[in-house]
Amino acid sequence: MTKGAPPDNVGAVMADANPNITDEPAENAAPGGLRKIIHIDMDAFFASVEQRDDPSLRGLPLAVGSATGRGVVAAASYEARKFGVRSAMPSQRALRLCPDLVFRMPRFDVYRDISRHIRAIFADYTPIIEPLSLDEAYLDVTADMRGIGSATRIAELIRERIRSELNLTASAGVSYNKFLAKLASDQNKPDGLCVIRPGEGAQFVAGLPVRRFHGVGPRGAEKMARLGIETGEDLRARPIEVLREHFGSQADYLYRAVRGIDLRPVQAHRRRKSLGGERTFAHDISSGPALRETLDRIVDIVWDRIESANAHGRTVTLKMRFADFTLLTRARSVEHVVESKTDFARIGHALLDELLPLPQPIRLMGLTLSSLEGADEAPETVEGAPAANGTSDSRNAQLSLF
Ligand code: TTP
Ligand code: MG
Ligand code: MG
Repeated sequence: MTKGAPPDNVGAVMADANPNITDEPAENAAPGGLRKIIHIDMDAFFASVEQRDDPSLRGLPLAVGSATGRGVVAAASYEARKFGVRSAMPSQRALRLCPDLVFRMPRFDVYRDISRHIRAIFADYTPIIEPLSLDEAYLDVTADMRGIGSATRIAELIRERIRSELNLTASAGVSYNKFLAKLASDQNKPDGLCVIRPGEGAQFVAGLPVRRFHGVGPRGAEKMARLGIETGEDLRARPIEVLREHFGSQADYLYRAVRGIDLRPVQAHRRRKSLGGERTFAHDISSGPALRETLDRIVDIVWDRIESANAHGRTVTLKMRFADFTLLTRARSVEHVVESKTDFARIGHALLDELLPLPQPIRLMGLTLSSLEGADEAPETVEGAPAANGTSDSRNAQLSLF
């Protein structure tokens, strides 16, 4: 399908699909009928913002992130993607693929402002908004509170407003559940729209590679490949028992998803499960004083986040990644909640002291508070620290750092 293709194109794809594969719209029904879900995702988000604000970057292969040391690409412009440059790729590798790649450091404050702005636009159409990261969200527009008439029209209005108010483009997926809406928003990127109508879900999913499914990470996709599962159709052919054996708690979700069924509601106020932060060092460290000082700096940043989220948690986890990339985590829980920054730091240091002297230097340290009781609304944000020495955000789902 071409970008911005009219929704009818979906029908065209469906026409040659296997007629025996049908999903059951009724299975997706919420009380009162099928839901109408929109998934919106900004195009090449950080990179587009940099190109918007610096015209000299337009049309160039651009990576947002640090080019030096262990930097990774946070975002790649569509020009850079032609060379195979992708998010989460080490910058050095990206430069080998695209020697003319231009780098810019991320400006999280700007991205956060834009994120707030797009959420305000969404809120004009529905109160049921579930942000997944700074640049994307699910919207439940079943109620059509402004009487616009169709979810597709609402998605178009939102895309137009993002373009006119922010001078940026977003892609939208419209469907009757979250799983399909998210697949659809990716379908015609950039600046595209795709609608998957009731009854079309299973056929749509059948032809897609499993790595495009939300929840199937690169490792999950590799595991599926080893089992001979490349597409939605392959996955659908496997009995639930087999999926349970290999994919545990995810099996039921996958089993239903490939049938176009997903009952998860759009959750406007998702509970945060943990809050933390971590640092990757430009040079590995191992000395006690350097480790303690680093831990104090992480405590400062993470405790700020804990306070601003009004979070109360019982478990503190220290995480370290050694020079050889092996990972070590140590956790301790208190009976009630970690009351103060001093307590938080004390537990962190106790966990660290027990591990000293380290068997080898570390390249990363992180500290998290979990078993949270009452954190405020908790969209996962994407604020990975591509730069060496940056402090990243454990809420970063896409880099899945914690
Ligand atoms: P995505 O929406 O995954 O990607 P994107 O907006 O850059 O491109 P697309 O057009 O395919 O949607 O992520 C949004 C932003 O999150 C991205 O611009 C930078 C940041 N990010 C990271 O910092 N690390 C990552 O690994 C990924 C995937 C994204
Ligand atoms: Mg995006
Ligand atoms: Mg996104």
